[in-house]
Amino acid sequence: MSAASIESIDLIDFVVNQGNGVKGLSKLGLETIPQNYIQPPEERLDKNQIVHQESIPIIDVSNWDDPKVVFSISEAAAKWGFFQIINHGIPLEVLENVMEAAHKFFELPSEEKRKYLKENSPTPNVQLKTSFSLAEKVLEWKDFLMHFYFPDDDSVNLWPSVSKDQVLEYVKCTKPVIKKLLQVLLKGLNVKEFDETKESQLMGALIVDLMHYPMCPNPELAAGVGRHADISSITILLQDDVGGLYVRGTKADQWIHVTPVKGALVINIGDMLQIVSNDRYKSIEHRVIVDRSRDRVSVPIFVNPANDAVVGPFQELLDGGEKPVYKGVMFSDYFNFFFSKGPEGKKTLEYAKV
Ligand SMILES: O=C(O)CCC(=O)C(=O)O
Ligand SMILES: [Fe+2]
Repeated sequence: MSAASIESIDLIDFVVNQGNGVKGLSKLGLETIPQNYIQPPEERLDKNQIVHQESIPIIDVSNWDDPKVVFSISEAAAKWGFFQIINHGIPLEVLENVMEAAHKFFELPSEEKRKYLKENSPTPNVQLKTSFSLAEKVLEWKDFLMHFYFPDDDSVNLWPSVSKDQVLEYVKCTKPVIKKLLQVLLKGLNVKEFDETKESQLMGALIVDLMHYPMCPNPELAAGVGRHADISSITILLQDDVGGLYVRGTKADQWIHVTPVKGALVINIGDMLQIVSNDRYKSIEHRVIVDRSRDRVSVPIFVNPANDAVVGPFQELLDGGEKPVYKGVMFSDYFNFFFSKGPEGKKTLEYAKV
């Protein structure tokens, strides 16, 4: 199909309904991306906005109980909202296998992938998606397979067989790391107890995505993921060596590249942790720029509150005399509000403000 004729086909039908995804577009060998994927100039990342002198911290967590680790993590969460961890104990093989599984899933024929579109999927707990939301004016250059993970849920047996075992193994190995991270982050707030209510508020549900960003003939015009902040409590992100994840820096309109580090996990603070910490920890905007010559994969785990958990600033902080910046919000309401619109940077948090 030529570049001219892509504009004449029904793009949404080709990309979404037929299950070709952006991957299918990428494989057409277009010289120019379709108009729907061209970001307005203000949403393109200008090279001059990238700061090379700064980087997010890389923290060695081989000893979680070391006070220096607690200090570095809580400082990074307050200042950057992002950090990378190394020596977390998850075998490299498990990380490499899940990234390879992401490639394998998206290399499946479109007839196979189409089985996991929301309306076809054998379970609502696994869904093939593309742009953030089709309500957006400009579409994102990515496809992803979203898994809602609940412990002891039989529907995992219905996940795609090319990637199921690898995703499950990755989640199993990551869970203890998630718990440690949250314990350390709470310690940094002087909140000592990580009881059942807090566990449900902070890690009641997990979403694991296999993200696939196909190579793109005009990376400077497109976005893999537009500017947004995550609504999770924390997000654990595994990325390959292609690069392209940028985080908003401490000065306005500066962006910092999250340099891929083999075996590391990128951790970011989401809105829920900003809320419970009453603004101590920051949920920072980030975005993904795609690559001209390589497909990129990443595997985020969004560590979310249980759907019915009500999340507000920790009582321990308010007892200490702080004025609440946020009211209590039911996570499912926050989630639905977020997905009812485009990413729109940091606007979602306003929804929970007192
Ligand atoms: O793929 C990445 O590096 C980041 C993806 C992301 O920010 C998201 O899905 O929320
Ligand atoms: Fe994100």
